[in-house]
Amino acid sequence: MRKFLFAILFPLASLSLRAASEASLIGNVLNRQTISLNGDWHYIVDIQEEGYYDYRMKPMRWGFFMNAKPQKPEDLIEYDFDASPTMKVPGDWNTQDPRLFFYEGTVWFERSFHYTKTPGRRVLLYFGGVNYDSHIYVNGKKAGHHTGGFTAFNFDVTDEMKDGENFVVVKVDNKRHADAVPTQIFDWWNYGGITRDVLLVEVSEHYLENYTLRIDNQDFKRMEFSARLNQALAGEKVRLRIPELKIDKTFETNPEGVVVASWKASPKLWSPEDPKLYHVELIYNEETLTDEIGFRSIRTEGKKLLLNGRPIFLKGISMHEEKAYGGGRANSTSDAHLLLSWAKELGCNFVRFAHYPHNEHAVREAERMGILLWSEIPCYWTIAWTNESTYQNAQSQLRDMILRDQNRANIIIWSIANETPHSAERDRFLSRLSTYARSLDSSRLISMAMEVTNAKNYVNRLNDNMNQYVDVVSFNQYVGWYRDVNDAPKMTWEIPYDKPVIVSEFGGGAKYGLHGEKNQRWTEEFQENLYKENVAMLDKIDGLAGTTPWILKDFRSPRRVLPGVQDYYNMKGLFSDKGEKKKAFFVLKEWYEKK
Ligand code: GCB
Repeated sequence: MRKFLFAILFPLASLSLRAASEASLIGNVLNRQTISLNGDWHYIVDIQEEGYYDYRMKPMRWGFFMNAKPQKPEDLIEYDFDASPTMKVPGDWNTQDPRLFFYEGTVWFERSFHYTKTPGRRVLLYFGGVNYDSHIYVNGKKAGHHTGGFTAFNFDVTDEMKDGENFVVVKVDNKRHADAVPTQIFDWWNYGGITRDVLLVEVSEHYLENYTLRIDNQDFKRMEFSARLNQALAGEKVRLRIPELKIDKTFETNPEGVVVASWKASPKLWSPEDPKLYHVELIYNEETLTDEIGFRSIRTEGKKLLLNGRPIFLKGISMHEEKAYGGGRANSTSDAHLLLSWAKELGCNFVRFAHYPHNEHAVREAERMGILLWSEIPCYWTIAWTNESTYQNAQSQLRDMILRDQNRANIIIWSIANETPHSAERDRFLSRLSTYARSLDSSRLISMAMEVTNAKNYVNRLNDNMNQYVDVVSFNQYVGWYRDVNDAPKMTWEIPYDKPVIVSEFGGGAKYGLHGEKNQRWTEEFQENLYKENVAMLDKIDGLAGTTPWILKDFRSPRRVLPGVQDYYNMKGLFSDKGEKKKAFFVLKEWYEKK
């Protein structure tokens, strides 16, 4: 039995921190028996959180979560969800209500629905993502609290549900905090709301909570399987079928309710050229859970990155989870398909999902399209490195990113941070995260976006203590934009680590349709020239295994205020927000064609 399997199945250290009703994140929710609560939700904007605190700032027993109605003519109730406007869930409030475009604070959401309980079945209330801090109530009772805007969570609400009409109320708060993850400043729009799917998941009393199925990174003919029930039950039978491979095996759980197994098998391997997925069935307690699973190996050898044992160059691009055409947070397969097909047009086989875990639809769509992924948690810039609760928050986000996507063949890199300032405290925080990530999933590579911000005599040297905790050394550099304009041709690079190198960001801004000389800021020609000089410079980096330039498309950011040029958009996209290709697009495409 292999060590890593145990690690995947027992991320227990952190479980004890959860609220009593928060069940461990259920795997493969999209193929479970679910009832969607997506749709129109009533909302109330609550700047002073008067639906939560009384006038002495004490939490109230009779907050908005009670969804109360006057019972007698003299009753005083100063809110009414039914009479309040509605917005779409999933969705951000910034693009659905013009009054809330810049709003950062609390909004209450309410949705009523009819439900009939089935004896012997439990109900989990699942949220794909709520930005940032959320309190969840079912029929006026607290189901739980969650922190972090980009990870999924679920609560067991069986006891709160009733036959007939039910209501869910969610208090969402996207205020920034110095000790949050991300912290107070970040270069993207702080879209607030219930930004991902809301589902009721119906499960048996005992159910298959999560599982992993993959091949050994060294021996592609060895298949490895692990599964965990929601309870520690011994001798339970879990059956696995992969009809196309004629695999049909039944395993018994150990006293922890866990199965760990491996055997010989020869699946066709998943790759960007042939993103082969197998139909898989997991049968437990008379329920069949299906999945589409790809098998691939990823590892490093010195400075080489090997996919299925062969060296690969990652022709990548960075991407935010933002719809085109000013549309706000992306949250569906079709949103993802549009953006990922732009990446494909560019010739990409790899995308960096920056700077937080993107939604599950996007990850799965990328997998179907043959796009490898880098997935990241928002440990971005300055984090409260010495604050233990900040660490626990980051660790929970890392855990839930991994638990949701651990069966996606296309994810090859877990990234633990972006552009963090060097210090002993940071090293302690991030090395702890790296060790934790490995304890959950030793089958993928760990990286983080480090930075190189200056050169000495045109020599750029990467120097980051964290090198020893990553498998791939990645760094961002902005030669030609924030520094050393015109100097790219003279630059050389020293990366003193025997590991593959990814340049996780480079680029510069341009306004689509603005033309001029190549030394004129914001013109397409400036950006085009920057890309030409940068790709020539990057070709000189020993061990370069890939790049993810910044960025696929222009995206909203409150930091980008230059009127007439930025207007609250970061303009470093190769596409405009309307999908128009800037000249630099063709430079990168041509470079990737040769790679
Ligand atoms: C960076 C950050 C990214 C920013 C980008 C920029 O280094 O990682 O989030 O948006 O630079 O445009 O400055």
